[in-house]
Amino acid sequence: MNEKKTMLSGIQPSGDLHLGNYLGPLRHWPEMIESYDCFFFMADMHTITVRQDPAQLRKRTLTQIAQYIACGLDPEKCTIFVQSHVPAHAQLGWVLDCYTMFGELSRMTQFKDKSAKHAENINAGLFTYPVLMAADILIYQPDYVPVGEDQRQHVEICRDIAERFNGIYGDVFRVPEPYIAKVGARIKSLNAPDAKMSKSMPEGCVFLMEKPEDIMRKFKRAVTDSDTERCVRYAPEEKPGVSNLVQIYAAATGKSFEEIEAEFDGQGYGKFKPAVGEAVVETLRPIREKTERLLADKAYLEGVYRAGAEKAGYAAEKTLRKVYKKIGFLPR
Ligand code: ATP
Ligand code: LTN
Repeated sequence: MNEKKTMLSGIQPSGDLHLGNYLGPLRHWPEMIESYDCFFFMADMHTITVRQDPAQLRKRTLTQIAQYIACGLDPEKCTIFVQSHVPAHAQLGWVLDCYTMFGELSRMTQFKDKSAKHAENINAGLFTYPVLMAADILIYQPDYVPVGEDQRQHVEICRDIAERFNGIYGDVFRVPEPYIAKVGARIKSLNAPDAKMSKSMPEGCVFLMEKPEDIMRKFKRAVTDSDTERCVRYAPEEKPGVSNLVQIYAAATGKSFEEIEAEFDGQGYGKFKPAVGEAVVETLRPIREKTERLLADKAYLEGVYRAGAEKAGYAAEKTLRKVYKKIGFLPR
């Protein structure tokens, strides 16, 4: 009998992966594959809620698979797949649409943000995004969903949908917990530390594939705070810029906030900013190099995602059959 707990997470291939994606959720995934049954996927179906260039989407999806592996996800030890290769996500998504209320979707922060940003394309997919995400999750019956802080609300609505469904039909879905790391779950933009680091603000964002000199330039220009004390200290309310850099340095080096404060005691920001840059460059270097090597071997990557779709499809179909039976669909 399989006693291992299950984990599942995904990232949209809507742009290049960045330091926020890495330090928030992604860097924790490899440590999980040893003790959990893990499913990691490219959320390409979520990506088309915002218009995409087809060739770019294909390229980014493949690059993201290579990056998952380069970050330490061994495809022999976990299931790596592409969301659109497993049709059961969309099938369960439709069912769950019928168990999700218009009002609760209207309150989702990401929907409000994205409809403000893409006012010319407020499509129904953007609105029902959390339901497809709930389907992605519930179909694998995971115990935990490792994500960054901004996804907490989506995992919460997924739990509400699962509980509502279970309340009607009995224990169909396992109700999962979000798994959010203490350090790194909300990395801020380097040039606007009140906003999260995001690919939509590229100047304040460090991408995993970026050249070391560009990374260093972004860190040297990072916005620090205009307080008079000028010392390296973690105090997110008073010193959001410096605290963000402390957090990045802590996540990249494994040092505690106290150790970092002691290391830069009396040194001002001039030494600190390039030190953070260097720590990030060294963290990302092996990932970038391995991604480049993997991208040169397309046949290997195809093998990974085909095998992943096979394994994921098997697990997903099992839950879908159970759901169809419970709601009264006539079996084929
Ligand atoms: P967008 O630019 O559309 O907001 P994004 O760059 O935030 O996208 P997502 O695909 O939404 O990327 O996020 C992928 C994962 O990375 C999620 O688990 C999310 O919580 C996490 N994440 C994204 N940005 C950050 C950040 N700045 N700090 C920590 N985690 C983050
Ligand atoms: N909404 C997530 C991506 C995502 C996801 C999921 C994460 C889609 N489905 C299921 C965890 C579990 C985001 O990062 N923007």
